[in-house]
This record gives sequence, structure tokens and C-alpha cells, in this order.
Amino acid sequence: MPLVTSKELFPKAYKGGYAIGAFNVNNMEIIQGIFEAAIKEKSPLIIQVSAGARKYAHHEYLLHLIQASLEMATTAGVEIPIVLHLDHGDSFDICKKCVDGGFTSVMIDASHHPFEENIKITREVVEYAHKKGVTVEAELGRLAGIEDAVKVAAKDASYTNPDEAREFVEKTGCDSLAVAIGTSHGAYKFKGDAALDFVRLAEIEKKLPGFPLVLHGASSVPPDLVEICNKYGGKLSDSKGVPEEMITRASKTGVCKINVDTDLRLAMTGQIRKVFSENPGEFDPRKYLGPARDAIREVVIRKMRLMGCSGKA
Ligand code: TD4
Ligand code: CA
Ligand code: ZN
Repeated sequence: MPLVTSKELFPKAYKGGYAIGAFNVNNMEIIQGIFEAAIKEKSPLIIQVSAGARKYAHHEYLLHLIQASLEMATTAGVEIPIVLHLDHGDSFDICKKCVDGGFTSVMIDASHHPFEENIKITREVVEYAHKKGVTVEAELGRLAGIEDAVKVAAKDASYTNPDEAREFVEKTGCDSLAVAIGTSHGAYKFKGDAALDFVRLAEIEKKLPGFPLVLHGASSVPPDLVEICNKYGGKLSDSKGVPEEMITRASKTGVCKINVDTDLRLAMTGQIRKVFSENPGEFDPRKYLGPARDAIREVVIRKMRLMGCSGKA
């Protein structure tokens, strides 16, 4: 089965009250782990590549590894719709390269620019991408830093404004919108209790009925994954992420795509640490990348069940 665009997945997710997991990839084992999970769960999938991942692994390698997964699924008689998405493209140029180079979806993240400038850059990408049948995710508002989350003033300045969200979507023609409602990237999201602004999310939804929203910074940093890392020599202190029940709650709203990267990193690193702690003499990469791949599969299965996309392929 060929790659699909987000347009083929989001309306079903919106109506069905679930979200599709978008997982970041950097190498073969990560792709295989995620793919094994999608097959096991019969779940649609969004594979996403950051600018950093593209630089690290190279566009062609990632594209062909994903195409290999699709071919293997077809051979096995399994149909899994997959979107290949650029995560946080920061310029027209990188978005164009991905549109031209086989991606079916791109994110233009011009959220650090003033509102009008964000609209202008996003619209340019939309015009180019749509001509080639590629969908575009944009971002409005900025993801909170750990300090910002507690300050109300900072919250109003950086969280997505519902009225602006509608204007932004109308003026840009983007296909989905990443919103800032309290999450942030990485393993340290909250100092105390997790605070996601579900009231704001509902207001955004009201202003944009039926329009797919995207949640970034959605790793949960589950204590069991942190514990494995720390048990085998890691030093992750007080890591707090988005509680798993909030992932399920968000999935039932207009949020159609939920990004997860940090939890995959934790799962992978924990297993690699374990192998080396238990056998410091190990030097066969398959002996530590294999368990890392298995751990990725398990964490992705867990996410798919939380988001409700299992069984929706
Ligand atoms: O958009 N993302 C993933 C960000 C990946 C960054 O990759 P580089 O290091 O290559 O720049 C997310 O929203 C993931 O959020 P999470 O909570 O998992 O950190
Ligand atoms: Ca949803
Ligand atoms: Zn992100």
C-alpha cells in the first residue's frame, strides 16, 4: 500500500473520537519497532522525521526504510495506512525538499514569528504542498517551557488563542493545527502536577469545528521507563510528562494527531543501558539494538491503546 496523506486519516479520527500516534524516527530499529506495533495493533500510523533526523540519517535512507516496511506489510497481506511527515520544518525550503522528496505531509513551524509573518510563511508552504497533493500542519502559539507553565501571564502570551486560531486557519488554508495548551518537548514538562488547558482546547475546537488539531510534547515519561534508565546508571531526575489519562482525554477531542518522541528515546536507552550493565563486555550491536527495538514496539503499542487508534487501520 502506498503512503497516504493526513487527509485520508484525520476525518475518521475526528469522527471516531481517537487520535493517531505520530512517532519520530532516526534509524532502522526505531522504524521497525514502530511498524511492528502498527501491524500488531492494526493501527494507522504517522511516521515523522525532524530536520535533525533528516540530517542524521539522510532523507533517502529514511524514505526507503519506510517504503521497505510498506512492501513487507503488503507481502504479508496487511494494509496499514502510513503518513510520512516532516516534523517542525522551519522554512519553506525544507518543506519543499520533503514535498518534492516523497513525504506525504509536512509541518511548517513558523510559530516563533509574529502572527502575520507566521501566516505568510505558512501560506507559501500550503500553496506549494497542495499543488503536489501534500498536506500541511502548522503551529500557532508556543509550547510552554517548564518555567512558563506556572505563570498566568506567560500562558496568555504563548498558548494558542482560539480566535487567532480560526483566523490563522482561514488565512493559511493549512490542513491541521498544532496548538499550545501546556505541553512542552522533552522529559521535563512539569514541576508539580501536569496542567493541560483543556478549557482552551475546547474553545479552540468550538472556533474550528471539525478541524484536526495536533498535540506536540505529549510524552508521558512513564515512571517504569524512567526507572529502568535510572536502575542501570541513568540520572533522570524528577522527570514528569503528560499523564496517560490525559492522552486518552485529548484523543477524544478534536485532537487527531499526538506526537511522541521522548518516550521512545527513554524506552530505547533503558534497554541499551540494561544490556551493558548486565554484560559490560557486549559489543555486538544486534544484542543491544534488538532489545531496544522490542522496547520501542511495546511503548508504541501502549500509546496506540491510549489514543484509541488500535484497530482503526
Ligand atoms: O515534535 N515532537 C518531536 C520533536 C523531535 C525533536 O527532534 P530533534 O531532536 O531531531 O530536533 C514532539 O512533539 C514530541 O514531544 P515529546 O513529548 O515526545 O518530547
Ligand atoms: Ca480526536
Ligand atoms: Zn513537536
